[in-house]
Amino acid sequence: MTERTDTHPASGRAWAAAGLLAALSGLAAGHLLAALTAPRAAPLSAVSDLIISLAPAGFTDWAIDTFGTADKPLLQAGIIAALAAAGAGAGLTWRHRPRTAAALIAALAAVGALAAATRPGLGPAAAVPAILAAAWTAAALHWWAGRGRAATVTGRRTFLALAAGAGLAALAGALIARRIGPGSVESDRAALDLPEPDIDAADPGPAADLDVRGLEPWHTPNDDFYRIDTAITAPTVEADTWRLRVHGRVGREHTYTLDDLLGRELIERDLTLCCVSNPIGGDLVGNARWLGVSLPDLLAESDPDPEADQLVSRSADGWTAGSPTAAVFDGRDALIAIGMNGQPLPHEHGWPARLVIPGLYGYVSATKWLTELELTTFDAYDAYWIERGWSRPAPIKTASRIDTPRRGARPGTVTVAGVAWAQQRGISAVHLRIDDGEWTECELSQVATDDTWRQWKTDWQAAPGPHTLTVRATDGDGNPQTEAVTGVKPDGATGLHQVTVDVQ
Ligand SMILES: Nc1nc2c(c(=O)[nH]1)N[C@H]1C(S)=C(S)[C@@H](COP(=O)(O)O)O[C@H]1N2
Ligand SMILES: [Mo]
Repeated sequence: MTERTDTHPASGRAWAAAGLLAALSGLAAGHLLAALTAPRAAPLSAVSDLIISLAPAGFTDWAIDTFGTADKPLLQAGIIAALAAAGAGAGLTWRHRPRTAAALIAALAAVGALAAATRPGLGPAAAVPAILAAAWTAAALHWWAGRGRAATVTGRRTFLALAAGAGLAALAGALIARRIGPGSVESDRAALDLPEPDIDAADPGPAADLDVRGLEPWHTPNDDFYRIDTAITAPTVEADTWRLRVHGRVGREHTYTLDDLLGRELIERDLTLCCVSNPIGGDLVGNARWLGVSLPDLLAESDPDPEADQLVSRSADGWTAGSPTAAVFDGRDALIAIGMNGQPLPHEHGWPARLVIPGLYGYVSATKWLTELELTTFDAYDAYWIERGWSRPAPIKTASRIDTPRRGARPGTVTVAGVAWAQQRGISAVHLRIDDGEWTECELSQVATDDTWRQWKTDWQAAPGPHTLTVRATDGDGNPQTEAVTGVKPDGATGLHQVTVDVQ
């Protein structure tokens, strides 16, 4: 046999490019398979989830402080960049030491496979997308190595174009499958016909919405509702196989299906949800009309031990929240919600069922993709964010926000408006101060309960120049919001929201 030689041997750069394309197209193939089977098993999703679950609390606090809700996309971008670099490295290594390169690819596959197989709610089969990604990468590099030595420059370009094309096709397939494939809950959602409530929400009347331009509406539309959770990919829960298990310190365990919930008395309530990480003036808060079943009534069927002071709720992806049973059973409208603003729960907001307990921050009360309710004690168990240094008792603090104006205004009459909330206590007054002036009382929207936010507005005669506007709410017990500034950790920020408006 004669050895074929190439007058233009592939350069190091070409080997690196081949490795990078092989790795990224392999990753896309793994994601396509995951999208068709178990979206959370996609290598990027599984590895991100693993990193999030293992990250030390100090690092997580820093990431949330620094990047806010961009933290998760940045984490994924970082992993893609690292994999691209590893792919280029594998390409360069393959040139002289193919076995070492293959071992590197296998090691990365092992990380992705283990991450996926160990995610709560997933099993050994979740390892397959990462293994496929690695096999694809190695096969592509093997092919490149065989032809790369012999092929012409045109042949090499053909390889690179093929790898890029296959990768893009797999990526497009993965994106489409995520929207309409078996990993999507949209067909289940569309098939669910939400029943009418047996008990309607108290109607505050048309004056619930002051209808000021720039002011957030009384009901936050689902698409605009803030989203906070630890899940990189929202867990996929099927309507047919979903179960809610009540266990722990109970007289008898119970398991409920979605049809069981739909067949119960359905209650509709307007409730404002708020994240403990919401900074002063922030938008991690929203008001929705929830449809659901009574949480205390459902729990009562399992005969809970009165000594159990903590209700631990668990999600399909293994996240946990611990709520005081005192709050669950004190008569407030604690719900297992299945509807949000007239729709089945959106995927990102907990499809098919979530908890909503008025008056408590989301991390101790609002479990999405709910699968388990366990009666226990605070002594016996610390839930997800408690382990990471956040406070166990977490009643929502009185807060207010200026929505408009935020920056500039014209001289003359300017309507200043915003929202204020103190769930369970209600809002009795909101005051606005311009610069160092007097506090003036604002007009309030009508509310029917203490569990929603309340809009406020006032007219301001704005003179040219920069002005500082400060808002302060008073709760239903007559306690004004504190001016003392504290950060969000461990139990919610305090301080007054201020905006500086340039009038000209
Ligand atoms: N399964 C699960 N549920 C969760 C969380 C989570 O990380 N995982 N985060 C909680 C937090 S911190 C908040 S503030 C609310 C936010 O609910 P939303 O995304 O519907 O606005 O969900 C809660 N429920
Ligand atoms: Mo939160």
